[in-house]
Amino acid sequence: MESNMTKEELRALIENKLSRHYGISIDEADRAQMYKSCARTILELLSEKRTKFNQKIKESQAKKVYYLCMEFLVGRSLKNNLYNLGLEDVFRNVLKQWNFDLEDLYNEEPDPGLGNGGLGRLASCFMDSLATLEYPATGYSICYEYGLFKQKIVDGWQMELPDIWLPGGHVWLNQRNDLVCHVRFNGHVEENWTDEGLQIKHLNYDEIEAVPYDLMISGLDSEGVAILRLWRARDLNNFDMSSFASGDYDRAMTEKMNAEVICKVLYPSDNHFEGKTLRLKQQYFLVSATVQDIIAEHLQQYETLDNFSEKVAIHINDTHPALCIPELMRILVDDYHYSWQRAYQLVKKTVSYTNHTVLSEALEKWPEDLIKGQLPRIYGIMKGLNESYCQELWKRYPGDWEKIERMSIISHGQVRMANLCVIGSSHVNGVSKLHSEIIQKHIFSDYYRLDTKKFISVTNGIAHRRWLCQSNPLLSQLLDDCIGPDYKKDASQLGKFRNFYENKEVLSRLQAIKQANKIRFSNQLQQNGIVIDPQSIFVVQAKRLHEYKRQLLNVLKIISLYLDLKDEPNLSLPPQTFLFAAKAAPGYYSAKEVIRLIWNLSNEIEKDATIREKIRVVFLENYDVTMAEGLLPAADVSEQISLAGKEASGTGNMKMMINGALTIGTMDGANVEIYEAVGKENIFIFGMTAEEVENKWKEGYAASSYYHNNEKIHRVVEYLRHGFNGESFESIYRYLLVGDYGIGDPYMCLADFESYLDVYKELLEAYHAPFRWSQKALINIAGAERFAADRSIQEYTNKIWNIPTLV
Ligand code: GPQ
Repeated sequence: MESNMTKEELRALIENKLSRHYGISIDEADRAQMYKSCARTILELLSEKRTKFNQKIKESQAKKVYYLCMEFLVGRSLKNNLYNLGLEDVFRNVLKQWNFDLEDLYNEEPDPGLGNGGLGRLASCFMDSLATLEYPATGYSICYEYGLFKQKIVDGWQMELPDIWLPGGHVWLNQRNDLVCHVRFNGHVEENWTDEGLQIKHLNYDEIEAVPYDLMISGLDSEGVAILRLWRARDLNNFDMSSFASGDYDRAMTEKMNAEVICKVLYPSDNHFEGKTLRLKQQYFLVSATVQDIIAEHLQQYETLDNFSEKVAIHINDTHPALCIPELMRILVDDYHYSWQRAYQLVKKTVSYTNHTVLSEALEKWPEDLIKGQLPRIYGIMKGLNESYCQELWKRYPGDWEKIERMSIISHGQVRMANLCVIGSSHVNGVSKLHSEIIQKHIFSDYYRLDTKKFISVTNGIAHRRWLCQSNPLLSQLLDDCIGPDYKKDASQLGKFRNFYENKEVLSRLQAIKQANKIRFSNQLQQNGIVIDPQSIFVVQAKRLHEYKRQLLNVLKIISLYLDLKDEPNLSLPPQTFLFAAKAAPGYYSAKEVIRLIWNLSNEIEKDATIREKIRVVFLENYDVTMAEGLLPAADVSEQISLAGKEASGTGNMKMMINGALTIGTMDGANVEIYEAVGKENIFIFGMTAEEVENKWKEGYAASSYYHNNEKIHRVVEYLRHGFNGESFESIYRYLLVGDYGIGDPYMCLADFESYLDVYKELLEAYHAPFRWSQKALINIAGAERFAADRSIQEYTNKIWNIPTLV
């Protein structure tokens, strides 16, 4: 909805900011000053909205949602807020009169990389929905000084540069000195029996200040404003004045630096547990500050914690914030003197947990001694929880030590965070139907049998306002024209787009829009010296680089096409551009090797003037939210080719689908539901199912048998083995055929290769029929109705958080 703010009003607001913060008038302002003044203007409007919204929440005594996550990949704020507040047009007009282009101002804003990938982006999409649906919600995370590294490719090798986002990003953050709290580490615990019972004291601890910074997120056409509260560590007390006074400045600073290092940098590994002390500190820092904050807010309103679980839902996004369970126990028992049993009941009713992966290397298991040393009181509480839970299990399964051991929190010197989460939560959910089935059948099967109702499934969703309306305004306009604008707040309306399946005019507009988005993206690339042909098919694989996501399988397919063309240069193939965008964790050698492979393949193909007209490979450096906003609307084909059973859901698949790309993928994660939504005619499915993968393992898998028995595979692997572009890829060859266990690559690229290639050829055939292709695209856009984050959030509020539906 358009806001009714006039140009004059807006002018006055911006002028006021320029004068207040810089003491200048419009004609003196540069772009950075103008961007910040626009941001401050938005903040002023959001603060007013927020105050009203707070008042409303307070009066209604509504239950509040607190969403804890170690990462939020927020993306830029200016455009999102202008769009959601209906202010884009008036801003654009006013700025134009002053000779500023709104798009240029958008580009002034850094893209805060406070997350790694899907997990963190999902959290941000959820904040957008919570605000739009007017739920009282706060997200909590860490204000990392350096976000996810900036990626630079030098001769094929990934280099990491620091992401310095605060200079331009700070403007969105509101420092809340009124809400500072303290977090304690180290020291030891003393237990004394007194007349009042057991007294527990945490002594000789180190204390760090946690300072909150609030980032506001507006909803679309709603009264809701969500808050993302980011904590920074501050160490005011540990400055050693005597060292300073005696001239030893270095020593005076050291301790301070040690404490503040907690929020210096985001750990760059995705779907992988590293077990570093600093990461544990980050996790506890986040949850301790957050739980204290939630409790303080609750007490201010209700003056008691007895109704805590009725008014508060705490959600932990994967196990990373799991320590909030013992932390909440600690505060209830030690500070508010609840009995252990009562505290445990309150915690279990308040907390819920989403699992985002079944990869064993991602499951967090902390060494017991590390937790004991860093967090002695929390350790004691976890031991207590473990003992009482094991006693319960003993009653239920007398004598079954093996099962009890498997289900316990602490065992063999390790603290298993996933078990802690299941035990301490009211509900546990997976993020797609298939993933939820897998966690029930495998990693949490013991718990599932014990308490089936605890486990549910909530398929992920995306903020379609950002990923469709804002990043693809042309398509959004077409939808407005065809089905009216209601889909912006109610994505189920997108389904109505199916009525235009036979409408030639709509289909040709759809085609023209895709073309325009491809040209827009090609032009963006051209500014960085990369030339691609917008007439070619854009085949996109954009996601973190991970073995299980199988970028390597995509490369093998491209090599196969390339070799076909080398053999037969006149082969009739539509021109194709393979676009890869992916960051690898800095220490993930085999992932970096795949980047090197892609980069060199790209260069090798470029050498051949005729082949490069037909196929071209581009590795897009430094993939982030902003790049995704340009790239995904330009995709014709969306590559979702993980080994079935490994990708919990995927959300890039949904973003490309809603922009009219067709998926080529395996029956994995949410692809299964995309298949159900669009039907087999409108998606290209290949490869083994999760069940077939399981059976293949049981039968015995050997990559070498595919290599020896399949001519096409043999040819491609041999090409790799011999190397090209002056480089060797021996390590990848060995990875594919031998691997760590002598059976080849554990993600079975070669097993799925042939069916992948066959289905890709079908896809190319289908592309030859543009009218039919557009119909398929239309069905995908309409079918995306069920992949909106709004729908996910409604499921969370109904099934997990127990908050009445507002609409
Ligand atoms: N995911 Cl555990 C991440 O992005 N990082 C992680 O550390 C973990 C999961 C992803 C997961 O791989 C995708 O399949 C999901 O779509 C996404 O979380 C959101 O649920």
